Amino acid sequence: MKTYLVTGGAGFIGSNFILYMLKMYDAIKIINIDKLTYAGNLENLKEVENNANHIFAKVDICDKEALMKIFEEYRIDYVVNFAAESHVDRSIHDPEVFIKTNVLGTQNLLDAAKKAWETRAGFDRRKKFIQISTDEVYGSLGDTGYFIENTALDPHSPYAASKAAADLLVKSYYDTYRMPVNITRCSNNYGPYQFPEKLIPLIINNCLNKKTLPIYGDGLNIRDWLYVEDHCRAIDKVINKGLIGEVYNVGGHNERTNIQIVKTIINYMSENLDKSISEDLIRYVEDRKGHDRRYGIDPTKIKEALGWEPTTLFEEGIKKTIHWYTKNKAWLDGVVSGEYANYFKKMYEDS
Ligand code: NAD
Ligand code: TDX
Repeated sequence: MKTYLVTGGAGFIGSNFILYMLKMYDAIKIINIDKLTYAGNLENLKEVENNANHIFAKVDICDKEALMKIFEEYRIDYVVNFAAESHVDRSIHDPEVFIKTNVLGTQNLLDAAKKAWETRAGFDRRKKFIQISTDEVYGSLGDTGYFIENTALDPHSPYAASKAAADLLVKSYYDTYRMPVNITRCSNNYGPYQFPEKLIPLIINNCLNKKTLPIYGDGLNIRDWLYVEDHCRAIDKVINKGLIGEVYNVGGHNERTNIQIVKTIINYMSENLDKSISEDLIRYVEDRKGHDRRYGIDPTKIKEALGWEPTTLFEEGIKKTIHWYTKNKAWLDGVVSGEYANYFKKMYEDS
């Protein structure tokens, strides 16, 4: 029975990963540690709250002692590090916590795993530390070409820089100590339980509440979208089959401009839910500082080496996602109250 230490498991991708893994495997144990920031929400894990194979502890990955206790209490086989500050706009306003959690937190976690796993003979290569990273570490593309695993790192936002720094630390623990690691770099995810500060859930939530839809700059920046469950399957493959020390890009060639995304959501919601949702809600607003123009992942390596392919077409995934948010209005209303209400007001309503 393998034991997974999942960090940030109450966030968007982490909670989807835990739900996916517990659905797929009976004989695993998941220790989920999360600081429960504004983005962490145990409601995401309601389905598994009585599952004895899921154990939650409120822990900050920056807290060395608390991490050591976790490694003393449980015999961890895999660390899957999702815990992060993840929103680019917040990193532009206030970078410090991004460095604390994403860089120092990752280094603490690496040290705790190293102390627990290293013996005189080195590391047991059945253990593994998986760093969940992002395509944003590669910077921005022009009109053509894709990111491959050895594209030079060229992060632009403080968020992306903190994720690139974390990737380099993970790599250094492999290069220096031969600690067994993998790094995954995925494109933009969407799906259930994503915090509505990110483009897709923000637009759905604002359509539901007939609020304006802010589009940064000319709306022609391109992101490469992947349904979150496809990302979870990719991580599972990397844990089980990924070669130690390797980086795997994850993406499904679903590039769309932001304005295409917004219009797709408006059209679907208008036809299926409420005719009064229309393009009149769109507002072009000031561009994001240092806004990356285009992301595009080349997933050839994970496809050929590990046999992973996405299974959800964007057109299907976006419909499922819109339905999920409309059916889970209480979840949405819950997460947009409190701290987020102040953030939203500052970002979009004060100017
Ligand atoms: P999220 O913001 O929804 O969740 C992050 C989680 O980490 C939250 O539950 C939060 O409480 C927790 N957390 C934050 N600081 C912590 C700390 N110091 N200690 C413990 N827990 C802490 O983010 P997400 O979108 O689910 O992203 C998860 C990971 O995947 C991140 O590392 C992110 O960089 C990466 N990623 C995200 C995307 C995307 O499109 N969302 C794409 C590629 C990679
Ligand atoms: O209100 C908005 N209007 C708008 O035009 C918001 C919130 C975003 N945008 C644009 C900015 C981006 O070009 O939409 C695009 C997507 O923005 P986000 O949802 O903030 O995602 P992005 O900045 O691309 O980063 C995401 O993908 C990579 C995640 O937040 C990261 O955690 C992940 O690493």
